[in-house]
Amino acid sequence: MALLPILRFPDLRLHTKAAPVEALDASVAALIRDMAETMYAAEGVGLAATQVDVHQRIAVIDVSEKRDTLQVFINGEIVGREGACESEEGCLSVPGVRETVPRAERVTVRALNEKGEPFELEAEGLLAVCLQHEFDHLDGKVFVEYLSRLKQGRIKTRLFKQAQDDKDAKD
Ligand code: GNR
Ligand code: NI
Repeated sequence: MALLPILRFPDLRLHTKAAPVEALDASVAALIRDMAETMYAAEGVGLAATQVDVHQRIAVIDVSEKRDTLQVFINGEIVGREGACESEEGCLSVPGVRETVPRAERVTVRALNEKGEPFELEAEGLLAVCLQHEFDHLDGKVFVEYLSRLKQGRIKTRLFKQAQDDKDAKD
């Protein structure tokens, strides 16, 4: 088991589009375990492989109160969207930022589970929002891209400075 480093916006690698998983081998199983461990350690409700610099279509989510219900989505896609809502979101790749973005209220998702079995899921509430947020990551999209250019610029500047300060503190 290992904690994986999480890429931070505006790291350009966050804009990589993930490729489908071809074979569910031992390395994919190990990656899923490490992603889950990383998500729980960071107290996130979801994590996409893109965020740990692995560009395969894998996301892990746990929206349960007790943090004991891991959901794994391999090669997941949204096949239906209904309604619209305003969703206040944060992201482990954009620390310290919470902003409201537009989302569908309900989604239908098709994916494979960790055993490679296909399933379909209808979601609403936090799970629906989280699925849209994670699948955006896998398409190379970070939630701040829904904001105005002005807001994105301010966030970029702030996180860029933060990264410089973190680097200076290490030297
Ligand atoms: O931990 C997270 N919380 C969250 C809150 C509202 C909407 C989406 C999310 S996902 C985020 C973890 C993360 O960055 N996943 O990519
Ligand atoms: Ni995120």
